[in-house]
Amino acid sequence: MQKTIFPEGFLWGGATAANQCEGAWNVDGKGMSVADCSRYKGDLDPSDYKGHHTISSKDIEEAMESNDTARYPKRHGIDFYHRYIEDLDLFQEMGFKCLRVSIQWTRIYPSGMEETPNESGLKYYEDLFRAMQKRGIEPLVTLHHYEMPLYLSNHYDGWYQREVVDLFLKFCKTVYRRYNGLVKYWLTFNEIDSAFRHPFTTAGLVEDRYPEEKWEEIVYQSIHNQFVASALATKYLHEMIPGAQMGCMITRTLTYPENCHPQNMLLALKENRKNFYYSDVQVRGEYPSHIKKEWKRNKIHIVFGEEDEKILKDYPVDFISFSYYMSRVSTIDDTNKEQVSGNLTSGVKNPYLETSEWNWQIDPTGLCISLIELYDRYDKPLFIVENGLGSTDRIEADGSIQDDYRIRYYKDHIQAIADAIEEGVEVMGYTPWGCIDLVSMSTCQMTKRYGFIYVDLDDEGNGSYDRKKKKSFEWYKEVIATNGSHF
Ligand code: BGP
Repeated sequence: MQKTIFPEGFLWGGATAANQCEGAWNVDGKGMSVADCSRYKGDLDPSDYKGHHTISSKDIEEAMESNDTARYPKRHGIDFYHRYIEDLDLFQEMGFKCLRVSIQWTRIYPSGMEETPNESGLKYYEDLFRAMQKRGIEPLVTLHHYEMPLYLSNHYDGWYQREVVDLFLKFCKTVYRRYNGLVKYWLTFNEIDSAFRHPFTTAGLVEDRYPEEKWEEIVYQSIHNQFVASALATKYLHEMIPGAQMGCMITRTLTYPENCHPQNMLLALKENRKNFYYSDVQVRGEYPSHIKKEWKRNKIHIVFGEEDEKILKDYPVDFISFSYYMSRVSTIDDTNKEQVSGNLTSGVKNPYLETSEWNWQIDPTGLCISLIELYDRYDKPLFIVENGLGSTDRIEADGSIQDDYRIRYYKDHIQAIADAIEEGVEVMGYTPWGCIDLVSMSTCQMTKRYGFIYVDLDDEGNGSYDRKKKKSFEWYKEVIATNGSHF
């Protein structure tokens, strides 16, 4: 057997988010979350997928009055809530060392305001973590993955109001206390940078509730409050669970200059630096000067609590996690140039790359570059906690799913990780996104599938919810079994 270059104990596994897989949106005391208002968008113009335009105050009112789960597919998810034992068995069969899951705040504190936590919610996650432990699967737990209590969005303007920091910390302390000994690896905010892309999902912000000219300031302030919450969540984790580790989580969207024109180089540098600002604050413990300059230029006034600077400085994260799906290209002059516009980002088309069905530019080398850049910048361990290919899988006449395109995608990306490790980068693990098919975050569709395991469910919510192994299942099993020496 070929020698592996992946370190011993490398955390191979998969990633999920509770709001996209659990379902059971209103059972066992769970409160309504912002995710329960995310509507299936197949009946809308695709351009409406983008950004914050998708949720208005009226949308929220409608969602609050509706019991419809087909219209709001995150409410049924893939019913992981009731089927997690079967799913964990499949993950164990694949050899998973690690599974990324998230805890829904609304299962523990349904509105965010309760004095005492909801025991059924606490019990559910305890059972889940114990079942993982029994199977030798290490949990990697995201504390905040696109599902803050809707009550807080409606009554505190989401993360804009500072009070939410303490409410969140109450939730964190409750789960630390309960899961001490069961969970070692934690993440604070999923893709904290996405507050500008989808402010409602990330920060509970509804655009039409604020004056337009204040919008940027409101988003920056909400992110600041999340930074402070993240630092304090790290502090309490270290105090309450010695030996536990906290990571930040950013979307890494590598930007290339269109060519070596110095102005293009400068533009790409600035765009990349903007992407790094979120990890800069959480790793270095302070805002980069360019962000403060930007605030000054744009007359953005951010309210800092007296202790905030010290809090950010004193409690940086232990490791850096990120999602990586694609790279993009920017240019100072896009006249007559072909654009690629996906639902995550846009830019000029890169002639060297293929795109996914959803126009995401597939770029394994960009993953290697990102790993090297992040490691050079921070000198901290890295964890790739999302990566994958969204595609419409087809069931063959014999019932199989021949997802060779997914295998190819993963082969190239795993090679890129191996190349980065050879360059001296410290990588803790790799958890491909949506290791079992789940509801897409952006489109709320089932059609956009990522899994090694197929779930029988369509966009309208019809199906048996049965699970089925795809061809990539056996392939990934072999990768893990050989610690990445065969792929
Ligand atoms: C990330 C999110 C995930 C996930 C993934 C894929 O931004 O953290 O929650 O859904 O993207 O996105 P989509 O489901 O839109 O394809």
